[in-house]
Amino acid sequence: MSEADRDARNNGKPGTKTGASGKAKPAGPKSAKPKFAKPMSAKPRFAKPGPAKAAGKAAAKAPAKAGAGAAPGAGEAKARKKPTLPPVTAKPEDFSGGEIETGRLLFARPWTFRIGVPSLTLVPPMQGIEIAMAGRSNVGKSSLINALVGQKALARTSNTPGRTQELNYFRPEGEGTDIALVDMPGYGYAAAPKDKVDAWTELVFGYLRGRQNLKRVYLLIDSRHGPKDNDLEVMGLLDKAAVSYQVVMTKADKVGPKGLEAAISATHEAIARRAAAYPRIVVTSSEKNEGIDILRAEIVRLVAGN
Ligand SMILES: Nc1nc2c(ncn2[C@@H]2O[C@H](COP(=O)(O)OP(=O)(O)OP(=O)(O)O)[C@@H](O)[C@H]2O)c(=O)[nH]1
Ligand SMILES: [Mg+2]
Repeated sequence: MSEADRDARNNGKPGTKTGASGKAKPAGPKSAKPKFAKPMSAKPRFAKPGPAKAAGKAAAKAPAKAGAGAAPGAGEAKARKKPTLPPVTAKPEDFSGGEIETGRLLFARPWTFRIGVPSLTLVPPMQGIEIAMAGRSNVGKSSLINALVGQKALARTSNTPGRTQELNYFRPEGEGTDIALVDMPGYGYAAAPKDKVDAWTELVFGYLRGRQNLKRVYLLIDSRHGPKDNDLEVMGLLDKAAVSYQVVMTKADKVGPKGLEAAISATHEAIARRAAAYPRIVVTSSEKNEGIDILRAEIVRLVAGN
């Protein structure tokens, strides 16, 4: 786990001090706190004022399927030994004005499409940092890339699942951080022909577990649905491969405050004790351009901790 990841695990919590640099410093044994407190009640960024209990259907459903993330029993006893802190939802005040501005500038550079990779053998030589967008088909990966770079159609989007069929590389032009955003085919599109699904799965899973300069995976989860079994499977793969991942909730504009809170809560449960999960969840709407500045700032912090 990188230093930046450790900082986030302690972010804003008792027992840490966060300086101007955003780096957390241990506050000494006196402020030690229980390690396995319940995840913080999620404060959805887009929720309208009013009572919102994190006890929706999604919250009740996901933990039972979350494997190491939630199911009680023998597995839990094992999981409890892991030192983890509760996950939180990213808020604008988690970032300095400088980080927000650096994020704006990073993505204000002209980003261009570089290459589409249909199979693992054709992945380009490693160069700089790679950040990948992964998630179920139609969850909004390509739309999120467009929102980040402020271009309507850099990455191709579609109402129909299965739009992105290759690993698509996007890079900024000019001087500055050497970084690529990688848009990926979605998983879980049952209606696609089996040979296609198998090829995408091999490409996506092979890339995710075997790319040394893959600095972080943004794992997108639909705010209406919360994590599904195949999301949990990907989390398991990334945990095993020790690839850092951070959950981004998408399409927050499509769900009401209660539904959003339930999905966030279920996601918190799913990542709570996962080894490679970054503890902070970013809630976004590409449609309304909400949460995008926060995600840019997360990426800036990630790059700075390189
Ligand atoms: N309302 C709303 N719609 C969104 C949002 N993000 C994406 N969509 C829509 O969801 C559909 C799928 O978006 P894509 O970005 O193509 O999804 P994807 O994950 O790249 O899909 P695949 O490439 O097929 O895996 C499109 O019709 C988008 O316009 C959002 O934040 N809000
Ligand atoms: Mg796509």
